[in-house]
Amino acid sequence: MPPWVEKYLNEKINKNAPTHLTLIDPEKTEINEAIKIARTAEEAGSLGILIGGSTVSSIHHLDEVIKNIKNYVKIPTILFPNGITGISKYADAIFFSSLLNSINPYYITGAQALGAPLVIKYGIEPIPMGYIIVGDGGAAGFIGQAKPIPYNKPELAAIYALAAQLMGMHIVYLEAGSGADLPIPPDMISKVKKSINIPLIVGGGIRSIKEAQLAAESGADIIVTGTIVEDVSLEKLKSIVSAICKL
Ligand code: 1GP
Repeated sequence: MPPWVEKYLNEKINKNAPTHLTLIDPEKTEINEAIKIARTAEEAGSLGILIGGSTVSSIHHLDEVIKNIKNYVKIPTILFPNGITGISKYADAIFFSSLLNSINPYYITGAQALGAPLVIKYGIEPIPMGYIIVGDGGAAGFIGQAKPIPYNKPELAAIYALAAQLMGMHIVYLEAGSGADLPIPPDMISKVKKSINIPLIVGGGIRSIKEAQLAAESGADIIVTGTIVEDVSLEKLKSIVSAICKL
């Protein structure tokens, strides 16, 4: 199939309305639960399903989760990989990411070099993305050996985001870490948004309608939530997605 996922995301973003992606961590989610989350996400208006987690190691389980999800939903499945074990041939697209503020080159270009031939071989649509970890960064920050950007230094996030754009990346993802105590601060989102003209994704620690709306109003083009469906409730996901989409 010719590439379609990035175009589809951009069409929604260009309508100038904030949008939403739902993250499923296959390490924490059994297949039946993943199907349930994906169906609810689609029904709630989420644009797509991100699939990944900081410690994904079983490609077999990843494959099974994606294959099963795809039997039930039409929205795209997008890999959000932690490394080469996060690549599945069944996904529609991959956020082909560089963890820009890692101190370990493996997470900036090393894993990417190892994974690139697989992405081509499997025909997965690559969406080049600059990934920036902020605050405590959670498991992603620990595993990715990030030097997280402090919450009170939005100007640092802005220059990393601008660097991502100038290096040709198509999307910037500001990550507070899954389950973070505090989401990305609104002033950081707005400063980053003003410094770039590519889409901005914001995620990590967003658990309430208010937090999601604040992120969207501050300039996030796409809000990602994951933990909320693992720990809270599917109903809450519906209320958050519909609140963002009404803005
Ligand atoms: C993590 O940004 C995502 O990579 C989502 O975070 O699980 O805290 O919603 P949460």
